[in-house]
Amino acid sequence: NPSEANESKTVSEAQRQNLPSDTTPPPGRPAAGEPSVEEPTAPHPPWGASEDQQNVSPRTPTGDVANEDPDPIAQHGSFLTTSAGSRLQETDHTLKAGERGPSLLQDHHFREKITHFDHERVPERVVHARGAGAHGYFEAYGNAASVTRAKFLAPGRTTPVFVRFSTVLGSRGSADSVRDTRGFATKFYTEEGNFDLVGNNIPVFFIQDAIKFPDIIHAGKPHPDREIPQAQSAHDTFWDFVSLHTEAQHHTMWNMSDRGIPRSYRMMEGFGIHTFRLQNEEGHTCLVKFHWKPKLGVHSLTWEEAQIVGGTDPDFHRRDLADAIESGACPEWELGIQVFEDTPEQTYEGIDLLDPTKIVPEEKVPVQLIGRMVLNANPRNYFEETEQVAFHPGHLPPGIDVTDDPLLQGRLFSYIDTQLTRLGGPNFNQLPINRPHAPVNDMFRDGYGQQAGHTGVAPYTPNSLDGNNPLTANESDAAFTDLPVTVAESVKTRAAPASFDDHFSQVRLFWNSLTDVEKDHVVGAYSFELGKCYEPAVRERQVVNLARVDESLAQQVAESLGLPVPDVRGSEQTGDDRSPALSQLGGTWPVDGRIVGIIVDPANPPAGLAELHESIVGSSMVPNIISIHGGEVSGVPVTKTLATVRSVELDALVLAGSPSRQSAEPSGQDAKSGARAGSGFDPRVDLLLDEAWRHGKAIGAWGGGTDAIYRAGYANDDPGIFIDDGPEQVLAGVTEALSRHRVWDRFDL
Ligand code: HDE
Repeated sequence: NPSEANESKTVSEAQRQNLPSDTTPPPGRPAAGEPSVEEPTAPHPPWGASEDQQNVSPRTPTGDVANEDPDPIAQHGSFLTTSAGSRLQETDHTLKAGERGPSLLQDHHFREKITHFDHERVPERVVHARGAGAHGYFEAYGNAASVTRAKFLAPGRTTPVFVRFSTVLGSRGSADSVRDTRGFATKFYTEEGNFDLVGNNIPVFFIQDAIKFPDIIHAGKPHPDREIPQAQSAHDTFWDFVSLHTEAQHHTMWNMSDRGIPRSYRMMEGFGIHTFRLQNEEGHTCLVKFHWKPKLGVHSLTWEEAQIVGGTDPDFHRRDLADAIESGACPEWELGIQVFEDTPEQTYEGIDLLDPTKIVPEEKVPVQLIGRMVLNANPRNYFEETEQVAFHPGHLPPGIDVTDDPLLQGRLFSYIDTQLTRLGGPNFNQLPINRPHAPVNDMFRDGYGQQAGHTGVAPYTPNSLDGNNPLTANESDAAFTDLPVTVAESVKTRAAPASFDDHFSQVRLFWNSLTDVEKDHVVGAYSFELGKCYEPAVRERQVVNLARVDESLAQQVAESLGLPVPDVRGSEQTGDDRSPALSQLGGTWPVDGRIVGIIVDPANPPAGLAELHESIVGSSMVPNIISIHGGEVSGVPVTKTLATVRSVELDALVLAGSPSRQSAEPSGQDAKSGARAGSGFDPRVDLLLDEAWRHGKAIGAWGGGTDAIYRAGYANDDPGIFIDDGPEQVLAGVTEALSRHRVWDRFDL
């Protein structure tokens, strides 16, 4: 019955009666029936919700991190309108000449609805298209005030931020878990204008000069003929380019290491990569490199996990970030700087600070922590915030400036240019997510989407008609100043300094700094990626490059590819320099937000489940109760069923019950794989156990869960296996193992 259906979409009579009749108009809005007293042409900010729509949630203000909205239901209590504000009675049927007749061109609502929809998509970012964002705040420790006059780094300052994490190569709909570099871009809404720290999770870059950016990206993106493969570097054009353009070798090895497949955005370091210049109140300058240090440590997926995750949950990282924030396990990083003297050479112990393919080991120049960032609110609208946010490495507050790094110099051009296409014109900084919190008084006018409400008649300077306003500021008025750096007189040239020629010593430094298990992963990654290349010459050339880094690395990869080990004696790197900070292993870290899966058998509900659930939550972790079917077990809601869970979604596995084999029968997905299984338990439990073991996850069992674990062949003295009488003892063991991220001993077995 169409009239009934319509009724549910319109405002009920009760709601109608609640509408106030005698309303005081909001400022600027004429009272009902009164003419506007404003000049018809005077610009004014859009009116807020009318009195009869007071329940409407306000728009998310930029940088609002408090999630204060009392009512998250979209547009609660408001009337559906056209974009021009006319209330609508019907939105389900086009206006037609009779019920069975043709549609009428005069149907404005239909045409507006469809036209708007037709134009909903904007071009995705040419790189970093796939991303996830969050709001938060940055607290300065104040110690950076000695090196920079940027006010947001002064003691006691708190600044709102928006962060967008991303992969680089994939399209907007690609999987999160692919092997790739991750973007880590932060917008600080400082009182001196926006500061964008547009970094990555890897401290070096593929190229030294911005003019090579289209080359590396064309090589990494899918092949132009068939547009495959999506979101990965395991293909001929990528390895063709990086094996020829050897300055890419350092970044490439980071990508082949576990850094290329992070466990979570929350567990990644971030790097500004380039060297920046700071200036303090006294005018003294220094050079710095920016680092983000995650509170949870650096942690990665295993390659097999990453591949399974790509299929079971392509949104793995996006979901992880949003869930962590929602559950209160708010991700945190500390911001740090490595500080160098600002000498004319701009080098540190022979390392050229303008070369973005080089790091300075932290053991030589420690990272000094200068503040803390917490991400505590999810975006309310993905498109408006995460998609429309526009970063620019040139958005700098007074006290922070760029250097002549030729990669950074090119980026300063690129980021405005790309927004013109992506966001449709030059006014993208007026979008709410990009709006500075500092007052804006520019002389830019017009253009698509102009909404600044400019007044005055003289958008030029000098002028007398607007009293020569707006004024230019002096340094004492906190103006941004281009630092008076001396540029050496030299001949115009398309060339790089000789110091940029060393493409291998730091690749070896990185390799030497990894533990054996991390090295194994690197060998596996090269073997996989080169094994996916069809062109023998490409594989051979890359193996020659590996031999220039380390003979055993080249040997292992060559063997896996069935190639002879190249002999590059005489040209290869030597030396045992190490930087332990480059390894991910060895520390212990907080377990906040880690997911503990608990398998239960609803036929034998475990005693103490509710208490265990509570202790896990109390330890800032997330319990996932896994049963044969949904519902509740021992009064605790089931989170996942054996049909929906894979071990890659869990950080640790606890068996509190051993569901028997017949439970597998109704899953109806595959041939009955359980028919051959020997344990007599649900084969999906065997699979969970097997994968959790292989991926180095802590595994616990108590009560009814011990049967399955013993029958599957595990023993209490196996590394990372915790079998005990009580859930609390099991949880203690599991938590301790989780603080080391993985049970690394298993990888040596
Ligand atoms: Fe970017 N990069 N990039 N890049 N980049 C973009 O800007 C570019 C580079 C980075 O979440 C684009 O708004 C050039 C280094 C991040 O919105 C584009 C060069 C680093 C993001 C662009 C580089 C980055 C981008 C695409 C070589 C780490 C995502 C969309 C000179 C320090 C930001 C956009 C977000 C995005 C150009 C190199 C990080 C086309 C020309 C080095 C995190 O302007």
